[in-house]
Amino acid sequence: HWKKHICRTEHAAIQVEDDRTGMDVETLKRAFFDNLYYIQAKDKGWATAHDYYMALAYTVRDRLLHRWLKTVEQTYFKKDVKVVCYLSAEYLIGRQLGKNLTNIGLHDVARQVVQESGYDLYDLMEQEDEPGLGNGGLGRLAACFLDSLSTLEIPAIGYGIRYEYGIFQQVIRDGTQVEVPDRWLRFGNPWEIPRPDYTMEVKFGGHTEAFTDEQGRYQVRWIPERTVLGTPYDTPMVGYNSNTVNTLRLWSAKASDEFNLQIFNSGDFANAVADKVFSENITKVLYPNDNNYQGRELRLQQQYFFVSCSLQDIIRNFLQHDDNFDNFPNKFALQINDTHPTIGVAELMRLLVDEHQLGWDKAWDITQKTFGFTNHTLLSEALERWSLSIFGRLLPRHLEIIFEINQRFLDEVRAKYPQDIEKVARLSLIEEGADKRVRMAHLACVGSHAINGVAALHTELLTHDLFRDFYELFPEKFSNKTNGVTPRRWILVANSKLALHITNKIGKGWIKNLEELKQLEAFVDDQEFRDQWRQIKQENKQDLAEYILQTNGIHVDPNSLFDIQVKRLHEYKRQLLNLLHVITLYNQIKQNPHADVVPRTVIFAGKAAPGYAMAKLIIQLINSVADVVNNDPDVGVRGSVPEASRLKVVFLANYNVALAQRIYPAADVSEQISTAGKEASGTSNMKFAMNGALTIGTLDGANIEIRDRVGHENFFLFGLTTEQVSQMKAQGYHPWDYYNSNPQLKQAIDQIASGYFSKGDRDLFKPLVESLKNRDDYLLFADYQSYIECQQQVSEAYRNQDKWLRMSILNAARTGYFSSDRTIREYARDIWHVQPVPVILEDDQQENA
Ligand code: B1H
Repeated sequence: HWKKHICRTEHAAIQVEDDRTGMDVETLKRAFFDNLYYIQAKDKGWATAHDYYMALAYTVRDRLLHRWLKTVEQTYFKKDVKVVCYLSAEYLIGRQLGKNLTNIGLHDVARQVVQESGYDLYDLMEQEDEPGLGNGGLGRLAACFLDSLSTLEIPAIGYGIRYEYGIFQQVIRDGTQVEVPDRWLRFGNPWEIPRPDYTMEVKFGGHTEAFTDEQGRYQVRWIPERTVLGTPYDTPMVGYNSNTVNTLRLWSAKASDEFNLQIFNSGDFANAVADKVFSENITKVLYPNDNNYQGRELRLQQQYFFVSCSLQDIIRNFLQHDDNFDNFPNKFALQINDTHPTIGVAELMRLLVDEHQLGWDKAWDITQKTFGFTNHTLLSEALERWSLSIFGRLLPRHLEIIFEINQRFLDEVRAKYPQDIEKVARLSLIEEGADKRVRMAHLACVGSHAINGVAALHTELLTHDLFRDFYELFPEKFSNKTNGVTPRRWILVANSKLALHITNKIGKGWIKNLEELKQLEAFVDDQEFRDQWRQIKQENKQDLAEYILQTNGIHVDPNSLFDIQVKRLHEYKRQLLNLLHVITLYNQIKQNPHADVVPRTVIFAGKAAPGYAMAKLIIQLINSVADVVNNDPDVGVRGSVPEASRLKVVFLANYNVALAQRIYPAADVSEQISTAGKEASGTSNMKFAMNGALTIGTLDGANIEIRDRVGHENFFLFGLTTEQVSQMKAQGYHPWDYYNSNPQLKQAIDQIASGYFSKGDRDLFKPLVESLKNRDDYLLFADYQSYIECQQQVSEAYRNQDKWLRMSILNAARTGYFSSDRTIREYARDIWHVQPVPVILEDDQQENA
């Protein structure tokens, strides 16, 4: 499809393939060097790798534009087409060049095109600064969803924030995390297109006034303290082998034009500049907290800013071909990605009631029909509850609207449960107490027609625990939508060797229909297929070993078992439990220097929130243990090469999408060991399994569904269930008892406490040890023995390489369900009620005519 495309104007076909659309090697080469000259203003002689990257990026972008414009014209601007608007404070879209080349089928051609620059394609792809506009799973999920929406030809716009600084770059200095600002826009971003003509105004602060309009209606006017401008920057999101190119529209804050007037007209220059700073601060930096709520005013400003811009944008688009707001819910489905965009419920009400003069009931009906809400966490420290003082100061009109919503809602509740005052308090949008707060999750539940969790267990816990009262009120709103990931980035781009191997066996169908991986089961005993599968894993491990040597200076053995845990640092994710196993293994080797243990390389990566002291201390402990273990001659195999060790520990700095793409293909074992009930879904669990890693995991999040699908015999299960965890907590949990009765556990903890890993410093890790011994909120001690025994089974299984290989193949073959295409089909069918709209290009139309 892409190959034959020829650009035609309305009047005459251009006979020669245009330099901006042609897909053949010669045309691409010409465009590539043209862009180098006319955009980068560089000659071949002195162009850098980065210049060539930019030239190639523009060459690729040109080839998306025709389809992008056709998508906009045939979907967003059509009256009868329903569009998904995904509202998310985070998008972790990763590098664009490789993905775009793959999705439009230009990857192999580009390799030839680039040759003449003296660099290879890989070098140029490595030049791209990745947009780190998210923290972890939540932001990456949004990116996978955009890929699936375009691939499935569903009209969609992703709305978010163009943070000038994304998630910080993590540097490890003396074993500790140091945060460096992420200046991702420093050299320019070739993928985005600014659209200053669609700039929106957003109001903040001030007060409200009631008045009666000419028709005698009661109205409210918001007199803001200041206004800020939001300019959209659009990035094309092309699907795999489809003409649909959806838009990611990210808003950037600018000072309003009045700023300039103020400077010239008033003498108060300093205050005028302060106002500009206020405005432009809003989209300056991403809050680097995963699963944690901080309650900072700037964060609320960010949320309101991007949601208000987006809703105004959507309404502007709607009004271009319709003036009856009754049709609004048939034209747009708005999805709230966690509570961060929830202010949208109040904002849509404000826009409809105050700005477009709809009656309250009509506006409320439209609002509920339009919004869907996805919850991503049960952790109480992550739930957003804005104090009324901050909220009322920044958004006085919205607070009034929320009070009104609450009053009407609670009237209904009281009518239904006249006796139950407690229930009313539990359901209220306002948390009572000394410091009253707005419960954003409650606003989202009341303001949406659909509420979903992100894995079966998670949804179960939502309906029976966190949102129990809401579930009792309106069970029909609730459903589960188990997360998925895009096989385009996570297999095709990240693991091209495995992708080719699969395609050679079962054809290309799996790329768009991942359930076809099932066909691989037929080859699980096919010697040639198996040998290649093993060979590819081996090569991927070699590649990662080389990277580890380059970045960390550590020799690791590609024949050892690669045991990997990569995710944000959080106590509930239990990186420490993994480390306790490492220490236990180390002690076993020390006690029995000739022990025949299965050699392991234990790899960690992940960022800690800068303010999360315990998480940072865990990073430091991992690096401290690594230092001791990696340099202990007893652990090595005497008289052998440095990499032939029985145990190596590696912490890779700056985990991001690019690093993830190197890591998953090289994994033998995937660590998914959160305390049961704490990880809503997890998505790295899916990416690992797709790439043939076996999981060691608890019955948490999507692990449960992965295990059910890959087969219980192909999954290493350990630990307490969610129910057992709650029982244990209810009974009163005593970590001391485990410590005292388990000599291996006691030894490991005592070593940490005694300074064994900190050059005798007994204070360094004290907070960590004390927390475990006295509280152990995440039940590491309770699960320790079960985990150690399970890891022994992992090692034993790895000794039998034939059996392991079989399990690896079966894991990958049975991950079809975890494609984000499946997830998106479910959202489209059950929540959004949207249909695919194939985008037609003129050349297709002419052929069809
Ligand atoms: C997830 C978050 C999150 N859940 C607050 N919640 C944030 C909450 O900046 N904040 O304030 C940022 C992120 N992230 C993750 O979502 C879950 O922990 C994962 O289990 C899940 O797989 C992922 C996608 O659903």
